[in-house]
Amino acid sequence: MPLESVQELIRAKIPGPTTGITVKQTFCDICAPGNHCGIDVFLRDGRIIKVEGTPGHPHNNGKLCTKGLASRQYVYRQDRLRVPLRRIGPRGEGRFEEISWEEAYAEIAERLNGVKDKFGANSVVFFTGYSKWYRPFYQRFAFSFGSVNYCSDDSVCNNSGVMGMKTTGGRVAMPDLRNTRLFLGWAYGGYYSSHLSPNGVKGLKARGGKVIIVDPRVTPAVKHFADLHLQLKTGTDGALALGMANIIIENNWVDWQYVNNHTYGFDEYAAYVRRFDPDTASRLTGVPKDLIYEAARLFAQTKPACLNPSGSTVAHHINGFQNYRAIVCLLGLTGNYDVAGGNVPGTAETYIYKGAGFPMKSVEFSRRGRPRKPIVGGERFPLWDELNEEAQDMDLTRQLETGEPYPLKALFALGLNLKMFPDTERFKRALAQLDFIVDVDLFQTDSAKWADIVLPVCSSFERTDFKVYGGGWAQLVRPVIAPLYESKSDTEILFDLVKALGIKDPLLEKGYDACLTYMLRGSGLTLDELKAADNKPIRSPRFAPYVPGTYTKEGYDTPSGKFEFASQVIAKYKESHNLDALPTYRNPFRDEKNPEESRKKYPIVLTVGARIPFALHSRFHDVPWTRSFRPEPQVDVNRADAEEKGIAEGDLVELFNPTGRIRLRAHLTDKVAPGQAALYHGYTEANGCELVDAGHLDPYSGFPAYKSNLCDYEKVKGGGR
Ligand SMILES: Nc1nc2c(c(=O)[nH]1)N[C@H]1C(S)=C(S)[C@@H](COP(=O)(O)OP(=O)(O)OC[C@H]3O[C@@H](n4cnc5c(=O)[nH]c(N)nc54)[C@H](O)[C@@H]3O)O[C@H]1N2
Ligand SMILES: Nc1nc2c(c(=O)[nH]1)N[C@H]1C(S)=C(S)[C@@H](COP(=O)(O)OP(=O)(O)OC[C@H]3O[C@@H](n4cnc5c(=O)[nH]c(N)nc54)[C@H](O)[C@@H]3O)O[C@H]1N2
Ligand SMILES: [Mo]
Repeated sequence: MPLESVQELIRAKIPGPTTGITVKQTFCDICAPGNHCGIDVFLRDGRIIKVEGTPGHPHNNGKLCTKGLASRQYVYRQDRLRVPLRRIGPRGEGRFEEISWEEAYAEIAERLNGVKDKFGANSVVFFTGYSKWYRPFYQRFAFSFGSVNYCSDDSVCNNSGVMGMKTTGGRVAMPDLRNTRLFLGWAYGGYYSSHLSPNGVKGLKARGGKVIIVDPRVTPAVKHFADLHLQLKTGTDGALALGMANIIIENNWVDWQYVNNHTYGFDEYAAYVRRFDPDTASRLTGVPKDLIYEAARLFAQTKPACLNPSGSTVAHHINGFQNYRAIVCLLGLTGNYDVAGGNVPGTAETYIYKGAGFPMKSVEFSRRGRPRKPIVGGERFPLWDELNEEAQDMDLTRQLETGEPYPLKALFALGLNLKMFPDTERFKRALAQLDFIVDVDLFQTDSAKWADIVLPVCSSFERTDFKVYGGGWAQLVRPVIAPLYESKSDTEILFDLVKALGIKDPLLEKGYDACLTYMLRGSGLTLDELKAADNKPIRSPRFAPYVPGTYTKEGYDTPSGKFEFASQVIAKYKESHNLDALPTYRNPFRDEKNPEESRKKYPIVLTVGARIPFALHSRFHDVPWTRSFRPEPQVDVNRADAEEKGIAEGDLVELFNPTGRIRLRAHLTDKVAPGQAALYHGYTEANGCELVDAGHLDPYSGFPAYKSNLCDYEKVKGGGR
């Protein structure tokens, strides 16, 4: 073949012996474990030249989102950490010296074991940011070291929702979109936050099904799907759910067969719900009465119906946990829990949060030898403590500041992003008092500048990793490229540290294969079979799909064995912490010292962190392709509000409240209601968490109020385009 056509084939990225381009399979690990799409990686000379979704992959069947498609640029981000570093300047300044892995390990071992000897192992906090893939190994590592203080982004992510489900029906129950006739998308952000999920809703619409969307903003789901859009005021979800329950009970649309046989606390609940008559519900939520009525009627009278309350957005308010529970109670009221087409409790967790329909021993593996409490956050958030196997890290700021109930001395972090923490500046000040901080990351982030030792970690393309998918699938992948620079995988680092720290643990001492072999027990799969599959997914012979109704027959995992409108688990904390067994509603801003004055001064309700399709927390702002969609941080403001303030599209504005102030460009839109504003989080130049109060936490879950901040904004002088 003439040289020219070979060059053309190379430019077109055509695989084959002529071009030297090969294709290997792996998966994307950028977003939540519910996704992790199969990726075909095109390689030439040991470098990734292109990625595509894997056709026929059981999860994504060839589709990738914007972030997955940008993963080549993600892997080759310019600021990848190359070698281990030791801090030589003040915290935060960013001056480091390069050191060897041996030096780094020796120093970490000496410092962490030193804290353990002097103050006890619980004084070392083991934190992980968003990444999930190493969690069973890491949790066990922390516990085997002797610290109960393993914690993660679960302190702000899906876990409040999980707690809401567990205290009500005993298990998490997901919407069964395939078999439903109505979908109630409560804070449903599918188009942006979970790119494959709108397909299920599309399918429902094609079958003639109904969709109700509850969202303060006009979103793509509203435009494409919604028969009804309930545009409620931010953080008033509980009042809306209780208002719908009121209408359902008043009109006798209750599923009495289910309520009489399978629920607990109905009378108390019904009595409480009476307070949320249509006028009250409408006043509290801002949703017209007739719309609430219509939504209640449709939801109760269309069988089966399912719902999807976002475990993050609904929960990101000081009243978020109970709002979530109030929504879940609608399932019990209408008999849509554990029925086909309703919300179905899936099979138990197989591996890292995901139920794939076959058993594994990963939960037992990771929680082995959990040391004695008290966890960080345990005294303040006893419900969290009872329902979770990890510390509530939103209480770190307080415990660092006060040293109560015991001092914290060291932080070891896999993926530390300080901008995840409300009132980041206050958190940084608290953190500065620690004796020793380790951060393990792919990138030289602004947060890494706070660490004493920084270790370079590799991406999913450069490591061995294991994943499970719904329908009984499992996939083991080997590296498709060699680790860049001197980076290693998180698990390799943990196994090295087991040795350096002298941790006694029969499995961790043996390494990755031994641990995975243990966890695979009962799965019907062996490590050898997975390896032989050459990075492709294989199916477990032990796959058994869940049959709806089984759990109801067995009795629920709640104290009463029933669906609890009044939660007996929560009831225990009435006296000590004033927690209510019923899904009671309170105003999201009730904690203000001077509500009237404060509302006048800070009239805007700000959501920090509603998802955008081309960013994932702090990680994609520095990837050129994804950044190009929105080159500068922006706050979405209501057009009329902005015009009244003399602000035009693209003007530089300052957002401020008593917690902090940030500057960014204004984007004027009608999708955000008057009196509201929304911005994405994780930008170094404009960190929205600087406007989120660190003390303003949900007493049930400990979750921060990312989505209900009072603030105001004004144009920066000379800040026009
Ligand atoms: N592209 C992208 N995808 C992501 C992520 C990301 O950063 N980027 N993050 C991942 C993670 S960690 C999570 S937890 C999920 C979150 O996933 P989602 O919960 O879907 O994400 P959000 O966009 O925050 O929220 C969904 C909708 O809730 C609305 N909303 C805001 N406040 C309220 C309220 O008070 N009540 C109601 N009813 N609705 C409200 C928002 O307007 C938004 O349209 O996304 C995951 N997927
Ligand atoms: N204001 C506001 N803040 C929020 C939210 C919000 O809605 N609003 N959402 C919250 C939610 S739901 C979540 S889940 C959190 C997530 O928040 P974060 O944990 O902050 O998420 P990321 O920025 O994705 O990742 C944290 C760090 O992990 C690094 N990292 C990525 N992969 C790996 C890996 O494999 N190994 C290691 N060692 N490091 C890795 C990244 O480079 C990054 O520096 O943010 C929360 N913060
Ligand atoms: Mo999350």
